[in-house]
Amino acid sequence: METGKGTVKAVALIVGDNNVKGSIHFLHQSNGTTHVSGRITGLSPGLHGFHIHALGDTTNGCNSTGPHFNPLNKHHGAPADHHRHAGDLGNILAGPDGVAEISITDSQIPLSGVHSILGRAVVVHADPDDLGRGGHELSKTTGNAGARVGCGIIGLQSSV
Ligand SMILES: *[C@@H]1O[C@H](CO)[C@@H](O)[C@H](O)[C@H]1NC(C)=O
Ligand SMILES: *[C@@H]1O[C@H](CO)[C@@H](O)[C@H](O)[C@H]1NC(C)=O
Ligand SMILES: [Cu+2]
Ligand SMILES: [Zn+2]
Repeated sequence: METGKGTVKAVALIVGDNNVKGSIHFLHQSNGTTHVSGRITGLSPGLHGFHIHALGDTTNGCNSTGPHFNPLNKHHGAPADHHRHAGDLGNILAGPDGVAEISITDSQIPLSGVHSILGRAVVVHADPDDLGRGGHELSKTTGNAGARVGCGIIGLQSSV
């Protein structure tokens, strides 16, 4: 793994309406993927949609973070789908204690370049993301994942 100079790292502090909070770390890996790790507490047990949204704007809470980050103008999908929004990271799972431990490796959320996610937001939803397969009118845009219960702006972090 790369160390020090040249390694791009970012962090987002998750804040939500009720007790939802946490921190999410982003690390650029030498093969070009981004590793996403962290934990979010205060969730209801079960699956929660987890995405990168286009805007790092929380002036109206998580509602002002815009739609899913979608630089290639695709439909909503699952992380492993060819046709997906870049921001589609699928679901995270909260245990009975309301804690979700996150470890995701993804190839469509770089920390530099034209499709960089820096300055955008990471959002956790009230409901499961149906990954575009639910047949609901919102399945192909949001995965019908419901309200935005927590979010944070992705900011550059010291690389040392
Ligand atoms: C990239 O490297 C990371 C860390 O070594 C690894 O977990 C991941 O599977 C690799 N992904 C690809 C597509 O090679
Ligand atoms: C965000 O939107 C939801 C649903 O549309 C609404 O219930 C909630 O009050 C809004 N939150 C803020 C901070 O405006
Ligand atoms: Cu979302
Ligand atoms: Zn999406």
